[in-house]
Amino acid sequence: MIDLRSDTVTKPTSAMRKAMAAAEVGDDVYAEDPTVNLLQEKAAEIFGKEAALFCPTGSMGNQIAVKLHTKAGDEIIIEERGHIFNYEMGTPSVVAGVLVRPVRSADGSGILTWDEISSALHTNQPYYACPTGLVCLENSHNLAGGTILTKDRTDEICEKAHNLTIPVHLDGARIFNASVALNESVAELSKNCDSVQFCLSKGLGAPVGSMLLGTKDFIEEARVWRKRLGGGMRQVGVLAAAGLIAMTETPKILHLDHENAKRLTEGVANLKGVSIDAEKVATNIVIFDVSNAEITAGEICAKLKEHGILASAFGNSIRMVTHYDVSKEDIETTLKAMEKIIK
Ligand code: TLP
Repeated sequence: MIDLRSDTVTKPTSAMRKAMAAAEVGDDVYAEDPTVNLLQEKAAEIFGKEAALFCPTGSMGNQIAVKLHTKAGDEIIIEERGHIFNYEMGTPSVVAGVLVRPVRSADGSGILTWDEISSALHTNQPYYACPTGLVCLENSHNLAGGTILTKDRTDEICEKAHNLTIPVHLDGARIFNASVALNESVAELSKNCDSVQFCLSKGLGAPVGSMLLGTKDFIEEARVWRKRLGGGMRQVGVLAAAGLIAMTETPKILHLDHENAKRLTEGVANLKGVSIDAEKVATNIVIFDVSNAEITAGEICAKLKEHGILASAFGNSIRMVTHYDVSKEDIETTLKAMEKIIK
């Protein structure tokens, strides 16, 4: 099977499996797992943040951040296709008791401008509107097609939000993809954000795990919340060992996934009934609209499956995500199948 449904499907490499087998472990609830401690120290160093926490999932990292930055009754601002709003099972309201104020990015890029954010802020209506407690950014933006948020835009949003004493959390599930595409370090891309979450288990290829980063005090509090949410993981150095390789080695080859995504984009863009803004594809996520094709997105995915190819249908769109278990040849095979299906 050529699995383009997501970069979450990557299998650990043999180097990761060896490191997992050899990992030194301890009880991480007592903060005594040396491999987890090393992963956390290295992540903090790479991002230039004071501290980091190994979390089981990106969703948990985001949930903890939303909880710690806000108080019940606040509102958080997020782009309307953001993961925290659409795919985290309502946890901002369940865990943090906050409302989500989704904001549309007018240019369709998923990347908000400060003007768009500021028009949704509530800072001075104490008896009517919920006060804005947090701005959430996403880089790269998954559902907008892996679009990227530049350092300048992030810095501008952070500066203006901070002037109003509003913190900024960055869902950087795929920040290493953004970093490669922009040729900018993950530290620079997240420098002024109060917290960052990034996933080891997406394109970086670890089987499990995400990191939450912030100040020392924030991470100490996050450790309490991770335990409260059931994320105290004991001898989890076996997973942190894979995470260390994912974080330090895989970024060197992410550009190959981006090249494959570009080729895939060029190929599907030429098919009748497919529309995609090829210029917007900058990382490893390719989302195209098939409303003008003679068959539906769901039917196309079902036919692709008969050719041994997996992709995801969302309404009239199809998402294909490249990763290290998808080769250049797999992309050509996919394009040939697409040509047959969409005649
Ligand atoms: N994204 C998954 C699905 O949940 C949609 C995927 O296949 O792309 N932030 C962003 C931007 C994400 O894309 C994801 C996962 C998460 C957070 C959550 O990570 P996990 O799955 O580890 O909870």
